[in-house]
Amino acid sequence: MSVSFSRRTLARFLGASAVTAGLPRFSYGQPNRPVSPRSFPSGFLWGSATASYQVEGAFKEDGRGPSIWDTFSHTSGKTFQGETGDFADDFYHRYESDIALMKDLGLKSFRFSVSWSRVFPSGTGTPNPKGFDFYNKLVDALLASGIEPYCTLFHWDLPQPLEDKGGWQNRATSQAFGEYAGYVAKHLSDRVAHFMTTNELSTFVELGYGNGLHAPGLKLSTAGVAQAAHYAVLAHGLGVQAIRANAKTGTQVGLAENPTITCPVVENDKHIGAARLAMREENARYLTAVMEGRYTDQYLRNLGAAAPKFTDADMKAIGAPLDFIGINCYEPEYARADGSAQGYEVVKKPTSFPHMASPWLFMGPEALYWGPKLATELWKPKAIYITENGCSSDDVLTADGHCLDTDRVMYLRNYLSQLQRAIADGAPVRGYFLWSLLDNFEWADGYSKRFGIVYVDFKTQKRTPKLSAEFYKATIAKNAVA
Ligand code: GBH
Repeated sequence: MSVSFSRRTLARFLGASAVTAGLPRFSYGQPNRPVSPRSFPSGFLWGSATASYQVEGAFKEDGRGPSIWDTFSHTSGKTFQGETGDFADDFYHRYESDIALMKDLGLKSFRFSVSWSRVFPSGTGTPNPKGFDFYNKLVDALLASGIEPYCTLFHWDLPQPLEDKGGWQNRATSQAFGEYAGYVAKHLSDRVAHFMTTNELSTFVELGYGNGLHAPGLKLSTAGVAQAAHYAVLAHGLGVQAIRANAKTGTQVGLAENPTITCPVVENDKHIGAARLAMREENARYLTAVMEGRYTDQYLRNLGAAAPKFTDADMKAIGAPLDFIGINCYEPEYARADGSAQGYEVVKKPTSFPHMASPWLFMGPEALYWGPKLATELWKPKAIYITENGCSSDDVLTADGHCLDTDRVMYLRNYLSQLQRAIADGAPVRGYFLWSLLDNFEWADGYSKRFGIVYVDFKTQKRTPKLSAEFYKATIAKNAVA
């Protein structure tokens, strides 16, 4: 027996009151069995996300300079089988047909990143209009297809000449980022209404400068990493200032960050309280610093002599008010109230905890509830976007050319159900960008891990929408978890 709900009923349910009390009861033939409507607010922005170095290819075209990911991926032993982003998805040449794919899926928005090295091949100085023109054309083509462009200014591909001068160990890089961000905002904000400064400060600092798994592959001391983290959050802050100074009035500015999302081990008051404390402290040097304009006392105390050097002006820039925050959400952490002075413990996962094809990608759908929920409680952001969510699967094509990624569908269905729950609870989530549209260059994992809802044969560049693309298309069409 099928059940349908009127728009008005759903609007009432999903409206600002944000409570589940008074939830209307629907019946599937059994009296009084409550059913979640699984619907999203009208106008919810369904999108997908990509990043320049992961999809564009065209590594030497139109005056593009080298980035640290060119250097790193061309250094032996750094990526899976020495794979590089030289050609990737060839999105630089195929963006028009890829936009046709997006349109077919019903995407309302698309999040892309600009390659700094195309715009300023040496990182600073004279811009390269020919390289920049790719983004003009991309934005125009998206708009012509009715797809709203969301622009990230930095998704890890730092110009190599800046790394040669110390990269994120050098305050000058933060200033250079501000200039670059201002330039892009000035030239795109007539058509792009939403800008994100940086993608995942925590990842490019911790992996690039801490454990060396990502470009530039450095392993700095505790103090060195803390200082690089400071210059990275400062770049975000200077970027916000530069965008506001150069962009069209009304341009919305935020960032995309992947905070550690600490779900309560059990949903009762004491563990929820611990989860909230944990969410703030575990993100002290990135999202918390950005949202509060200061480092937490505990963070500075724990670092002691290794604490970063900073000025009041730095912290003011870092804490500049934002129009939205972007949350990249993949895997959960779990916090419990342990009675300690700190008030929480982040719990180690049992070895049996299920994960997707990437060993780090633990399956915890409730992260997409607690991420927006705790961020809302802690910082009251004006708006939240889920700027990335998705997973890797061991995708294969069947003999008749299908990719039946039932595990990715299972992952997405469960995560989206929890996002719906967060919105019904009042979290101001305006949109969701699925990572990713296409299989692409997965950093140190090369092409060995596939995150797309569209399968890419990297030899022929042939695109084949997977089962998960059909799931996403149905979800968008219904504006409800399919
Ligand atoms: C995102 O990072 C990125 O923004 C995106 O570019 C990327 O393609 C996508 O996720 C999928 O990975 O190998 O054990 O050292 C997500 C956060 C942080 C997850 C680093 C992988 C490496 C774990 N990432 N982490 S490990």
